[in-house]
Formats: sequence, C-alpha cells, structure tokens
Amino acid sequence: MPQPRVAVVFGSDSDWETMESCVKQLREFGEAPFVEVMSAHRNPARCSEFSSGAEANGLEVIIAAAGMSNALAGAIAAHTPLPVIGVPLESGSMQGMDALLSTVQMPPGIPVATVSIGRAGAKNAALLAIQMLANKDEKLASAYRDFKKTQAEAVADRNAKVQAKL
Ligand code: RP5
Repeated sequence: MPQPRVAVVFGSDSDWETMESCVKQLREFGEAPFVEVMSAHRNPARCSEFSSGAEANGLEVIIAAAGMSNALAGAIAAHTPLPVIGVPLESGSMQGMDALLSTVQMPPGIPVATVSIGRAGAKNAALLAIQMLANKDEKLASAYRDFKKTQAEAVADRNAKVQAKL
C-alpha cells in the first residue's frame, strides 16, 4: 500500500455523505487518501497531533471539511506548512454560510484554500489536490488533462441533446 499523499479529514461521521464524493474523486485519479474523522472543537488534541506530524508522515496536501463553525481547516493550517484545502459543509440552520465564512476568513499568514459549500466543494477539493500533486507528477498531470478533455466533450454531448429538441 503506497503512503497516502492526500489526507481527507472531516468533523463528524455525519459529513461522510458529502465527503465520500471527495474520496471517490481522488480514487478515480489513483490516489488512496488517508481518511479520518477529527474535530477542532471536540478532539483538538488529535487534530493538533495529526497536523503537526502530517508532513513527516509523507502527506503533501490536506483537505479539511466541517460544517457549522468550521475551525478544522484553520486549526490544521496553523500546525503544518502543507497546503490546506477547506471544504465548508452544509449542516445546521445556515445552509453552510456559517462554515463558508469560518473557513474562508483566515487571518493573513495562515491561508486555507476554500472551495464551495457542500458536494461541489468536496469534488473540487479533490481536483485541486490533484492539480497540486500534478505539478511534480507528469502521469497525474496527463490524467488531469484527459479529465478536462472528457469533461469538455461531455458538454458538447449535452449541447447536442438540447439542439435536438429545438
Ligand atoms: C461539525 O458539526 C461537523 O463537521 C458537522 O458538519 C457538524 C455537526 O456534527 P454532528 O453533530 O452531526 O456530529 O463539527
């Protein structure tokens, strides 16, 4: 089993339904991510231990997702020099706006690359991580180019379906 290069961590098992799409997208590019439920609020010691050791453990990118007040991505970014991608999740009464603001509004010096709320963000976090790894992995870069090509072709197919209805 190769050492994971990407970690996908999230605040609760209730986040799995959304974050499964992130893990799935990474696996489609051949990445087998490290996955763990951890919470900046509920088990901060584990969060600190994980993020402090992440680089030494061979990780290259960390995806951190949480709903409500999302402190996870920021707390992890505080403890590691690795790039952190934050996914705000839709949970609680504010449809993810609370998580979006708490993920994106980082103070200068501690960046968190924040993607959109929910499932789209979970998928984009995986794609962003792949793009980062692809900077020094030509095989992955080529797979990403193929992904873009396939996606563009799919739009042409969708257009053809609409044109046929006119
Ligand atoms: C956050 O609180 C989690 O990431 C989750 O989105 C939300 C609710 O958690 P549970 O009460 O379902 O465990 O920390």
